[in-house]
Order: sequence, then C-alpha cells, then structure tokens
Amino acid sequence: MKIIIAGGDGFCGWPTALYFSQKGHEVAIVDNLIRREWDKELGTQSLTPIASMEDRLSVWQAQSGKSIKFYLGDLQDYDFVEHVFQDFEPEAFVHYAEQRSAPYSMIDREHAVFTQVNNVVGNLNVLFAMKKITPDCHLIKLGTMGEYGTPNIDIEEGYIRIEHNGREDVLPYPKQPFSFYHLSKVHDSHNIMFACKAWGIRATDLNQGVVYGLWTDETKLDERLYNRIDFDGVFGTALNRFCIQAAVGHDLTVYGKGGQTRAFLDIRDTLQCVELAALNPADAGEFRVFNQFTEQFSVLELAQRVQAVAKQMGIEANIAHLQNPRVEKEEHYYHAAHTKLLDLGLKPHLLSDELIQGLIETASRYQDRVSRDVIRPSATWR
Ligand code: UPG
Repeated sequence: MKIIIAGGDGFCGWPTALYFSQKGHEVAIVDNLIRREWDKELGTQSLTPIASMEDRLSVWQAQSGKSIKFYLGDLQDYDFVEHVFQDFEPEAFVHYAEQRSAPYSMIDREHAVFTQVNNVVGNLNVLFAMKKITPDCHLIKLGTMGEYGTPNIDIEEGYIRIEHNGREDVLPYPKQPFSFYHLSKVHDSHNIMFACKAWGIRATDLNQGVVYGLWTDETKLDERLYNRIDFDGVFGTALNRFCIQAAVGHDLTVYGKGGQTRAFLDIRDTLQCVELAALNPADAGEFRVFNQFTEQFSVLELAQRVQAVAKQMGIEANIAHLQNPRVEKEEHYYHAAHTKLLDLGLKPHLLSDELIQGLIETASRYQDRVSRDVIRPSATWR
C-alpha cells in the first residue's frame, strides 16, 4: 500500500512510519518539523536524544534496506499539499500532523488561535487535495477521546441512537471537549463528516486515548531511530510523565484529586490500530469513528501504580496533589465503548509493571537531559 504518514516526525508518527515501512508498504512522511521548534520555544527537549530527520531516514535505510520518502512542508500551504498528493498518489493518508497539546493551546490567545488555525486549515487542505487528486484515498485521521469530555452516560463510538418526541435517529455523539486543542479535533471531525457526505470521501476518525510507552520493535534498533518522549508540563502526558518523575526524584504531579478518568493505550497498540484501519478501509462516503484505546484509568490510580513499581526498584516516589491547572471534573462517571478495533483483530498490550519499570529505567539512563524547571504545569485554563 502507498501510505502517507503526515506528522511522521512526532511521537506517534515516527514509529508508525517505520512500522508500515517494515511491513513492506511504500511510505512517505510529510512534516514541517515544527515539533522540534516547540521544544525550543518551551525550553525543553525529548528525554531521549532524537536524530535529525535526514539521519533517521538514512539509518533506517541502512538497517532495513527500505527507503521512506520525505516531504518537508506545512499542511497549511495548499500548493504543497497538492504537490504531495500529485507526486505520491497515496492510497491511505494517516493524519497526525497537528498541534496535539491541550496545555499549549491554553497558554494564551495566540496559542489557541495558532492551534485551531493550524489544525483546522491543514485538515481542510488535505480534504480538498484528496477530493481533487485521489478521491479514492482513505483518510485515517487522529482524533481524540477528549472530543467527548466526561458525560454522565456511557460514551459510544462516534454515534448514539437517540429517541426524541417519539422519533428516533442515530446522531453524532455529543461533544464536550476539554480545551481549545480538543475543540480543534471536534471541528476537524465535523469537517471530515461533511466532506464524506458531500464528496464521497472515505474516512476513519480514530478517537485515541492518552498514549503511553516509548519503545517499538523498530525504534529500539539503533539510537538514531529512537522516538521522542516528553516530560515537560506542556507536552508530557500523564503516565509517561509519572515514570520520568519517579526516575529523577520529582514528586508525581497529580492534578487535584486525581479522580480524572481517561482512556489509555500503549504506543505499540497505536501502530496496530492504525494498521487495522488502513487494511480495512472505510467505504466511499463513510465517516467511520473508532474509539482507539485499550483500558481506562484514573490519574491517581496511575500515579499509585508507578509509585508501587518504583518502590520495588528501591525508589521512593512521593505523590503530590497539585492545584489543578485545568478546568475539568476530578470525580466523575466514565465508561467508553471500544469494541470496533477489537472486532477488527486488535490484540491489546495491557499496562504492565514491566512497561512502567522499563520507562523508569530509560528515564534514569537519560536523567541528565531532564530539566526540572519545566516539569510543573505552566499553562492554566482560568
Ligand atoms: N494530568 C495530571 N498530571 C499530569 C498530567 C496530566 O494529573 O502531570 C491529568 C490531566 O489533568 C488530565 C489527564 O491527566 O485530567 C490527562 O492529561 P494528559 O495526559 O496531559 O492528556 P490530554 O491532555 O488528554 O492529551 C493527551 C494528548 C492529546 C490526546 C489526548 C487523548 O496530548 O494529543 O488527544 O491525550 O486523550
């Protein structure tokens, strides 16, 4: 399959590109490398050292004998997007190329506007180029479980059957996102749903949970293939952050009570899910929604789990309940459906103590790269 990984320099995109390449697909990465600039802006860096895109690709070629094409550019530039579609003629387009941090989108007006313009315009350009050049191409779009928020009823996969005044319909599930970032993904979902209906585009929206873990078979082959992993208060996410915090002797930063419950998955399952979506494409005109996660946990539960594993390793990790920088429920009902990817054959890697131990060990190895100044949350919602 000819497949584009947009955002192929990022935490999910880079391992996905290698995974598809390893499986023998013809892969191209599209990326403007802006994720590296955000590190500089925030005064942070990946825990693991990451090679330049040039080095990444030449090492991969040497290791695997396979080449990955690279298009350097911004999806907001429509001429660039058209060029990519014309030149590569993809059968599937995996779209990770968005600003993905909720706290980043909440820093100030500029960051909120940037996030929404970058994400919404880039996605629209992909839809228009797809319609014009490769109308049969399957759009695999990374959405987020954060589109749904935390309603007091079960969360369904994209749609819900509703009875109202004696009539019944299947309608898009209500969206109550957590941040301007999560809202950008809701806007994307609406735009894609409309494009499917109006133009017959085929699309799968993968409403992904919080991703944890780091290593995949391909990224651990050589230090220059290593994936990035974030510890800072803006891009770092719950479980990975707790493991790194334990390794460097920082309090585990639970926001508020920690009863916030979210959907989670191992990065290896991100790759499996995207592959399952690609191998089983949506029908022409279909806007398909999968909830992409394997387990749900509260934030406090995860911190306690990390604390217990750290203890076995001889590390005393303290759990701190910081004042919550976000506006979110800290105690709530949460139960989200996630059967569609399992039905397609997903074999989940459930959270294990070994994985937590491995992350703590990796973080200990690179602890000199961790600046403690950027660990506490800096952006607030209020
Ligand atoms: N949280 C803490 N302490 C931390 C970090 C987070 O208590 O140090 C809480 C936070 O308040 C929230 C929950 O953990 O309730 C999840 O936050 P986080 O791990 O930062 O994930 P999200 O903000 O939901 O965003 C991540 C990705 C995003 C993706 C989403 C999927 O950054 O791109 O869409 O997960 O749910």
